[in-house]
Amino acid sequence: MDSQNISPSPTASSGSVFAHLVRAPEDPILGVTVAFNKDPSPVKLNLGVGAYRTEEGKPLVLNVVRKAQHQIVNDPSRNKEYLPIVGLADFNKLSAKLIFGADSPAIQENRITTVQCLSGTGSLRVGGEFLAKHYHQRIIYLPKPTWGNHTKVFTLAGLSVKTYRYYAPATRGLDFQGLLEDLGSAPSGSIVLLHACAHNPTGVDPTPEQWEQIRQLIRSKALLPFFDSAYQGFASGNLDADAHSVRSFVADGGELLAAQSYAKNMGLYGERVGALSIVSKSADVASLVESQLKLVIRPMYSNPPLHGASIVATILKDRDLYNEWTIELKGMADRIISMRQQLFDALRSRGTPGDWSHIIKSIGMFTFTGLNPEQVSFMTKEYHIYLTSDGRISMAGLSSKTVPHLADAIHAAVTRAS
Ligand code: PLA
Repeated sequence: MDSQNISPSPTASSGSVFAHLVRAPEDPILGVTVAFNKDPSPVKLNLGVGAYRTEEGKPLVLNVVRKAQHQIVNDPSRNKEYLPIVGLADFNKLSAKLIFGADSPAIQENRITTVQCLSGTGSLRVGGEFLAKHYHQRIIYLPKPTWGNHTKVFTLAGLSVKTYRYYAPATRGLDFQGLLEDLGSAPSGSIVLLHACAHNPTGVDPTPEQWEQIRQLIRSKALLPFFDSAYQGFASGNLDADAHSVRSFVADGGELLAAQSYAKNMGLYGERVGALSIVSKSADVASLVESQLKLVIRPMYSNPPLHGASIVATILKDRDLYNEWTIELKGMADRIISMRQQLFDALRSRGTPGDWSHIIKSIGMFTFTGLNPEQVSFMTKEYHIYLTSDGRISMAGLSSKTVPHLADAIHAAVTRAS
């Protein structure tokens, strides 16, 4: 064809075919890092995203991760072939053992299907799409509040999102009565998203006795639990203790889903390593589930990445590396716990108005401070401290050196900006 005869399409002359786009807002959590990166101040502090920092304020690559990487890179028998759709077999088996316990009867009875996914988020998304396609009830109940991305992940997966009461601002604790009432009136079969431990953003977890009541209610109403386990080991420093809630639901023989992330507990944030497990009633059903999960995954991203899963599998299957990991993990959890005490003490010594005991009582990576959006923006503007507008701070981003600066900012925000 003669190129001179090609007339420009009408849109080409009036600008881009995308010119009508409205600018989307930044993500409420990851957008905090975007703003932080633009701030030239030397005293700036990012307490937005939940990412572990050392006392020096630096990201941490665990020593066991370095060792495992070294082994992998130096092993000439390793290649870069595609993984199967469901991911690395060893990784899947070891991940199930980690969350459900090595002696889990459900594992021995082959009732669990585990597929490697793209970290916690990808596991939730694959689980959500699987449920939207194959489960009879499309309603999923999320705690109020919850990790902001949950609503988007499950809505886009095709589920209909509702909430159940979880947090009581007045007591800064669990609204247990509200939770029982809301789940009690949920339509039978509804899916219930539960944070396995270290609830994000509140840092408030049910007690073992409360978990037991929640379990009985969920089972009596034939609700389907979907555990999000993004912080195993990070809450208490103990991997088994942090899996207690999930294991109690497996022990009753009922069905459930669980999404695991290795972002925090192995510090593999950017490697995107996670797993989705579905516990069924029989090995036959588990194998049907796997066959259908493959149909969800294949058109989404075909198969998952190899490197991060190899690191995890290397650590989980070697007794020495595993033990070393648990020590490093405990070190991270303990440092976070000590930051809680230091921040609490710093506010007390400044005489900051308010009861700040929730800082030491809350569990996991975050403290839900109770600061309002105006106070948060004051702290960002005047003190270059970045946090999400709901007043959540990542304790893992603090260090002994930065606690006084944060305490000054909170004190000023509470006394001047309210
Ligand atoms: N589930 C919960 C409860 C989370 O808090 C997070 C991460 C994820 C799942 C997903 O993690 P992954 O996909 O990286 O494995 N929440 C972070 C980061 C730490 C984020 O928002 O992406 C947070 O700051 O809340």
